[in-house]
Amino acid sequence: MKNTIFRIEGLRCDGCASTIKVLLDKEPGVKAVSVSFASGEARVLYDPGIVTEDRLAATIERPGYRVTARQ
Ligand SMILES: [Cu+2]
Repeated sequence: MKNTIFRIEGLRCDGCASTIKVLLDKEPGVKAVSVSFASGEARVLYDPGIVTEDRLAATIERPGYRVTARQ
């Protein structure tokens, strides 16, 4: 199990954070997600054997947000 924090550009409200959480929760291999509008970050706990960090970043960017950093 791996934990990655994605820094996200383009969040404008709590609704944006919920949109991203719903999309990430749907990805196979994702165990836990929290997205904060206040900090502009998504924390994702996932199985790297099932889903890659690149795929999670692409999921966040699909509605038009941008991942500016990962740690
Ligand atoms: Cu919003």
